[in-house]
Amino acid sequence: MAYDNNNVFARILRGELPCQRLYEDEHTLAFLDIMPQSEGHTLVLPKEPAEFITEMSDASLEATMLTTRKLARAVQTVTGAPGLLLSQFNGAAAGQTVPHVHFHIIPRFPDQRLKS
Ligand code: DGP
Repeated sequence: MAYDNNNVFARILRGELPCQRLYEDEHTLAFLDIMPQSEGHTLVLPKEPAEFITEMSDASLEATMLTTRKLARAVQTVTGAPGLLLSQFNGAAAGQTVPHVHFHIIPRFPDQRLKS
């Protein structure tokens, strides 16, 4: 599928839109979700333009997963959450609303209901 260069995460990656940046390196960017399902809800993106995980290069996927683990540790430390939910959606039919690959890191607490 053709990558939409003007999707909101592409614009954040280019610095055209603001975000609450938590981490950045050569291949990845992490920032707070604007509609958090719980406090500390974090998004991790590859800088490589890709809509689906199936379109990512090995190097980009490896870097993105390593950043996801790094941020998962940080989010757990800062929030004290005993659990973390990781999710990643591919395609509108699966619930993806922004067509640039991203991983959600969502702190979870016992008996906590996720915001919709
Ligand atoms: P999904 O595509 O369904 O995996 O979720 C996209 C997520 O991105 C959703 O939780 C809300 C978040 N989001 C959408 N627009 C922005 C934005 O402009 N800034 C930030 N920080 N998050 C956004």
